Amino acid sequence: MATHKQSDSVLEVQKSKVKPPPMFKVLLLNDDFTPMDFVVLVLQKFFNMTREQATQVMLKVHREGMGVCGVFPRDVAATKVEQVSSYARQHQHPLACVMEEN
Ligand code: TYC
Repeated sequence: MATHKQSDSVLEVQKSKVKPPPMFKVLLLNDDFTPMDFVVLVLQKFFNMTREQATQVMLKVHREGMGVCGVFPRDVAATKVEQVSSYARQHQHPLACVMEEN
């Protein structure tokens, strides 16, 4: 809530028009070829997970088809997707990473 001083000096309560930024989930998709160890390394390197956290997320993706790596503002999510996709390509793995509005 914010107050706004009117010209006649009456203070009116004004509803805040500031909305929180839209947030985006970054998702990893399963495939049959990317090694499990590589996925764990990616989650540690780009999402600052411990080896244990990364292993849990990798296994969820492996079993369920997809999993959430994190939730970020649009530009941060887009950068993560690009970093992961580029790193997987460099290593010739088909690992897919996408973003989706939360
Ligand atoms: N399914 C892969 C395998 O059996 C492992 C894997 C996990 C691949 C997660 C991609 O996002 C992924 N080697």
